[in-house]
Amino acid sequence: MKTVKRKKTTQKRRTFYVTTPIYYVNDVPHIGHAYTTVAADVLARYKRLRGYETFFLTGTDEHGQKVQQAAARNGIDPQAHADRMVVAFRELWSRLSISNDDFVRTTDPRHTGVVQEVLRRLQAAGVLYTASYEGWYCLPDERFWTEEEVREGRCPECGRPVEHISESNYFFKMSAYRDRLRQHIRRHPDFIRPETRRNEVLGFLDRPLEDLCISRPRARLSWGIPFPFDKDYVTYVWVDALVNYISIPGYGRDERRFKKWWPADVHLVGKDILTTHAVYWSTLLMALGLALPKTLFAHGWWTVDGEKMSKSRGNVVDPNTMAGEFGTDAFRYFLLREVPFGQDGDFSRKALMIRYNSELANDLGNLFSRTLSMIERYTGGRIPKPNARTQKADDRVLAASARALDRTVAREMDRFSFHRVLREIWTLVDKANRYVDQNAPWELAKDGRNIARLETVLYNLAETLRILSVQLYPFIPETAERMASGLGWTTPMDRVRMPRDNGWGKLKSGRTIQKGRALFPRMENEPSPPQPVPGSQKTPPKEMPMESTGIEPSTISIDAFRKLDLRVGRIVSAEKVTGADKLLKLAVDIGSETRQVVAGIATKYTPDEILGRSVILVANLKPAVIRGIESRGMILAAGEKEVEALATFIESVPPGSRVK
Ligand code: ME8
Repeated sequence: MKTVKRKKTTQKRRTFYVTTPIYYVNDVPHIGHAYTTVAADVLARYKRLRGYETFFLTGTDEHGQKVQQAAARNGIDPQAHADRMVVAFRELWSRLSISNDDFVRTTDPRHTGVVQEVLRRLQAAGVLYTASYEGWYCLPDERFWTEEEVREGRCPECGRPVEHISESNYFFKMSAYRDRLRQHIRRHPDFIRPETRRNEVLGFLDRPLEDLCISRPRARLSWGIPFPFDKDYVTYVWVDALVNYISIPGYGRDERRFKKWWPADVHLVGKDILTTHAVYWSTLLMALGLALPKTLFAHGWWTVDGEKMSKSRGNVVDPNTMAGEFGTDAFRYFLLREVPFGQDGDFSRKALMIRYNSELANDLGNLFSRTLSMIERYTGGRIPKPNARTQKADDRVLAASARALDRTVAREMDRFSFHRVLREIWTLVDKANRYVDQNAPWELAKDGRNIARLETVLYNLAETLRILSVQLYPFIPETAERMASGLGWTTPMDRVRMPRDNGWGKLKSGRTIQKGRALFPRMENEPSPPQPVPGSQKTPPKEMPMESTGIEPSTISIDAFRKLDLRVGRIVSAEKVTGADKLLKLAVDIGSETRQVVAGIATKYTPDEILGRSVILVANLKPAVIRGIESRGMILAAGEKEVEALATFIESVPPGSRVK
């Protein structure tokens, strides 16, 4: 029999291994935990899109003093406590569409066994010794501090009182690795990111490095992994926890699997635990003869309404509440759009509301709904065929922007610059919205000779939206899925691959679209308290006293004109008023609030045509009730009897800007 020799493929499989910290189960998760986990999810989803086989690991840190104390407060044993608390984490991750491939609990035997094996190997390597320790200890943080580090009897990290203890323990010769670690950091600029954090660690390593106490006497703390060669001790919780990054991919259990995933591509952590990762973990890995992770990224810290988040302040943000109120995707979007990854940031409901309404509901949501409405109306609900003969320069701009976006996203993702990625994606959203206005499909639809052009325009919009759905998928997966399937794209998003599926023109003509409900239904702004402008009137202006100006009634003084509060308003929803041919009911965003306005413009404009337009609103007009609907303000338009043209702007201006 003839044997066919197969050429061995030498191409390495592309893998990506990303982790989050494993969170303590002493309390329920909050926005900080959600942040790191959502960021890791974005990376994992993005890498899968790019064809990487991805392993995304998160989990819970269940041993140690903090957990033991929390369990004692609840009057249950620590394992029962952990079993109860882990549910909150698992449920939150499912609610936030977290696509982790595994979930580690440090009480799981597949982990505890490896921790003991690690200790045995360290012992065998001769890097452990016992010594008695006398000094300062922060009980809640489980950290030893030197005399110089302690600040007035308090822990330099958490500020709580430290205790003086004296006990015998196992130590790891961490000090021996200082120079090697410094060299590694210097030689690998991507090892610690961002740059400022890298410098911090290098600064820390300028000082002498102490050895690390890696045991706790059982007599003092029983809730930990027993030392395999000394029953009087349990493992220091940080050593236990850090080992999760290797235990779960198979270290000491499944070498083939371990080799496939290790070293990790990224450990995402908050800046609070950078030292434990950059120094403790790196030196432990060196002692085990293992490679160091490729990147350790330490992100910044969230405060809430400008204050540190804490239980005692009662300002802890529950991610469940935010996802419930705004939707999972909007919450995910906000976390990564609001603050450059790596920097500290401030969370406020108001800021979330503003981004939700302006970027998600107005920009993206409207683009999607108006495009699909027009396809429904003008091309029978099917994706039209683009026509080469009707191509114009602005079509090419859209296609070129989509291609350029792909390159920018790839570059910025590699830099963990999530907010920039989103900003760039929105540049395309804005371009597409402008493209609608410039090409005015509703005008093209009026003349049969323009049908081919109309089809080209609508195809281009649909294709832009589909490409946007791919780029947005890592951030807002559920919405992206809805966008793509609404456009008749049949590949499920988790099977979409870049660049195969995001080239221009892949969307097939003839597919039936499905409009569905709004991607991001507009949310009502809470009424903001009136902001008195210094020197301005506190009461609303009364009727203008024309006679008292002393000049001809056909002219008004500049003061009289100034009493008009003219504002840039963006039309964020528009619908016909039943039984009134001329009237449209509009929602007009004027920055601080959204006004309901009834306007007599229906003979000239359909709701689709004016959606998203910026108009001039007379904001301090006395409210009126028209056909039973309250109207608060008037939009300016030209025309004698009937409206001929709406007054709008050449440049884009933010809603609420003053017109004068
Ligand atoms: O430290 N802003 O667990 P932990 C941003 N078990 N991120 C925040 C945050 C905030 N205000 N608060 C928390 C532990 N985080 C250890 C980790 S890993 C081997 C062991 C996030 O429950 C951030 O990622 O205290 C931070 O590093 C982590 O939660 C700390 O979680």
